[in-house]
Amino acid sequence: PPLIHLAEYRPSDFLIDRVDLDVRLHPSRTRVTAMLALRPNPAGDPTAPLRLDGDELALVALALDGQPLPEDAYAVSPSGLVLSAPPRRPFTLAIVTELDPGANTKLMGLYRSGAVYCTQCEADGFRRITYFLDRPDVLSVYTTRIEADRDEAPVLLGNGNPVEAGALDGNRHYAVWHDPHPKPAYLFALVGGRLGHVATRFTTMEGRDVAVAVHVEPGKEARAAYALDAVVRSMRWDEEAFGRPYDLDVFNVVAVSDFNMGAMENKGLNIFNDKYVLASPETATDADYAAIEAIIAHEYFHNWSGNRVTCRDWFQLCLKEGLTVFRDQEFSSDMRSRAVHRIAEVRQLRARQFPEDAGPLRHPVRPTAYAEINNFYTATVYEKGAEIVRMLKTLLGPDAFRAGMDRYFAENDGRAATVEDFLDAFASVSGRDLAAFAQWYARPGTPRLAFRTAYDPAARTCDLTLSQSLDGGPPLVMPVALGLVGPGGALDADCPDLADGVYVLTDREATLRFRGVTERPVPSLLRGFSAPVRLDGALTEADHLVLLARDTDPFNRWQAGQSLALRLIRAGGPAEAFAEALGLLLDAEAPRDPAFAALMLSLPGEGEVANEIEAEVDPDAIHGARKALRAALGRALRDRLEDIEARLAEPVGTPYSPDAAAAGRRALRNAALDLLAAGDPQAGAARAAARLEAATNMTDRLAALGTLALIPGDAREAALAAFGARYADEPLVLDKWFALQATIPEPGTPERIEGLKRHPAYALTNPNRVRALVGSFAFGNPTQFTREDGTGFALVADTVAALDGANPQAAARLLTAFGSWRKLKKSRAVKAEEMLNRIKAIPGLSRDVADIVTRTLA
Ligand code: B3K
Ligand code: ZN
Repeated sequence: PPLIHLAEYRPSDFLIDRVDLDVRLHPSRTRVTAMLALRPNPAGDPTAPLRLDGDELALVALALDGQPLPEDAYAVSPSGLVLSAPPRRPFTLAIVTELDPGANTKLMGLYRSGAVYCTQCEADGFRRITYFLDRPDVLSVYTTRIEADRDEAPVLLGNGNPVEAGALDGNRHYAVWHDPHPKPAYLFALVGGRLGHVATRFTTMEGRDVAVAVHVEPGKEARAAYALDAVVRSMRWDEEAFGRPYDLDVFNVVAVSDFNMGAMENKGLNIFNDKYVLASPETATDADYAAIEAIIAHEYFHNWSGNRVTCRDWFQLCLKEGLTVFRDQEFSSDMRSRAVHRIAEVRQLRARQFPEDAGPLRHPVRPTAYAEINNFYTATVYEKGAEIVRMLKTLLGPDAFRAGMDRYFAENDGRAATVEDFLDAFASVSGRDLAAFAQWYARPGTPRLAFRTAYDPAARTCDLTLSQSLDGGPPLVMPVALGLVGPGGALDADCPDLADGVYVLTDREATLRFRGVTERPVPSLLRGFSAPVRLDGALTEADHLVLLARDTDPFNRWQAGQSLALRLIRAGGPAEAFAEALGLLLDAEAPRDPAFAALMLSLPGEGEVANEIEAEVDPDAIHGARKALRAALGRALRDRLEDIEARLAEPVGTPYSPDAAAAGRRALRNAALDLLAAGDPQAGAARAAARLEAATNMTDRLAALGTLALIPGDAREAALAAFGARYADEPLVLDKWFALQATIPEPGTPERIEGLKRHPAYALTNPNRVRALVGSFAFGNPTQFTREDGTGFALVADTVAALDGANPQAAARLLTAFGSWRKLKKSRAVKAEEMLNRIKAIPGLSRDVADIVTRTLA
């Protein structure tokens, strides 16, 4: 597929100031009349034709300044509409198009999710509604009139504020919405359908009274209460933390069941995958509640970081996504435990972004070329993009960071901005030169940070040498939070190079001298994971044990445990010392901070272990070694784990609360169950079955089922069957059940999945179902996905092939599971390559899948 390059960016030759839309909803023949107020862009080419984007549209009529256009004045092609000699003055174009929402399986543009009409326009779906300048630097003021059958779509929602509504003949009705804030087309949205809702009001810091509502499938209103509360908390937090008030009279969230990703930040009308809205104790886990809170916040925060200030072009995607992820992470940290949340963020980064950055799909946080932009909504753009913002805050300190954010919003409000605009705001408020720091946006790959220490007990000095590398290129600006720790705790040593415990490494190598070091120190580096790098360890087991027990930085205590576990998984050896240290930690932390203690008990995932291995990755060996370590820990810690299990049992009748403290207790108790079962599967199966029986909420029920799922036998099969029957009418719960079975690390799993594909609730047309069943297998079952007989790869490849025609975006995303194929043991890699080549050879492949397969094989 042809590439689009950042270097070739040119402003649009035309601008569209106003858009008046009239949308007459119909299941198969929806008619859209667009009235566009156009004018030549002073910054564009004054001789250029007018090229409007279009995709799978039927053009019904076209008029310029009210006059129908003669046929030789324009040309229609599959990619759009071209006027060869447009006026060189302001003019209007009236365009009538017809589309078939019911046949729109790509879930881009206007489509139907069940009986609900909805839209998804980012990145380039608006061109599937009408012909348009579908690029983020064309900002227009929209007025949308929606008309529909009253029974089919009693609720009609648009961007901005409602201005008018009324009845029409023939059981039809209409609503008019006006959005005063100029926006790019990707933020357009409308919804029409039978929906119930929950609502509240919020008064902004400016005194604006906002009607807030969450719309869901009728009958599920009670499950929207948590999401509604999360909206209000997000609104308040963005005022307190960033001084950003909401700017319309209404804020609507709509949940739909067929959606390609998590949610979408359309102006005043966020549309969500229902998985990230609907929650009840009986159907959602603590993790679901946390994800709902985070995604509601994320989309809401986009109102400023993304909507008020948008992106000049899609290369700048991290400008809104990395920044907004950072903002939602800060929000969640404030709502929950900061340390625990930081650990969760880093786990996610390592599980998803590190492998991406080390494989064929690697790209800079700001890419310089793409074939299909929808393939760049990646962990690198989002998660690594957020890490860059976090580093900026660490470098500048909280006050200058906040001042820079204020400057950025003030200078770019109503504009389509770039990464340079963002950095300029911070440079100007702080007086700092951020040119070298900007390299983080440009260079792909995970940098390495290495260190060595030289301790002189007589002089009481310790020299700490840090060195960095990334593909042999120039050094990056790397904030390294650090300190020294001794067997008695943090050492109070003096180092003039540190500011607030942070050293900013700008050279390839630097040596810091600490004075007044009274005992042999262990360096605690990259506290709080202050930069997204790999730390090459020169620490001994004893050093890690010191950090695990004594570091003042909770992230690095957790990290020390992870490092010890990684060592044992990779090299084997006795686990006694590690188990003993974990035991002491549990004694201290389990009563104090159960969520943290639970994280200490969870070992690095199989993917994280694979990250550490350069080549010839053998997922079976990793799985076996990890399982053995878990078994050893389960046995060694048995008494303590049993004690935790007993102590943390909730008194019968305790009502469920999704708050962080209660969730932390459940997490620890369930982690204890899981580790106990690893140590003694027979007793574990009985224990898990009993816990399953006694569970009063989905968190505990699913955790017990998950433990049981790893222990083959009749008890497991019976429990799975009972769970499937109990939730037969709850698709979001069945997704958990699909995912759990798809990740069983046993040879029978591909066959089990084939069986589940025939389950009445499974549908290739629903992205949640496919992700749950096939996506969980591809991304979460390394031993079976990469099997030497190739059946795992084939299962996923067949799904990609079956899905591509209908939903290319979903197909392409699934295909990224092959990203690390080259690192696999040869016998597995050849099978992956064979499958990739088979996909590549399919005629008529979508651009989305063609792009991923080509890059993966390159
Ligand atoms: N901005 C959307 C993602 C759109 C994906 C388009 N393929 C959701 C978000 O990041 O908030
Ligand atoms: Zn986003």
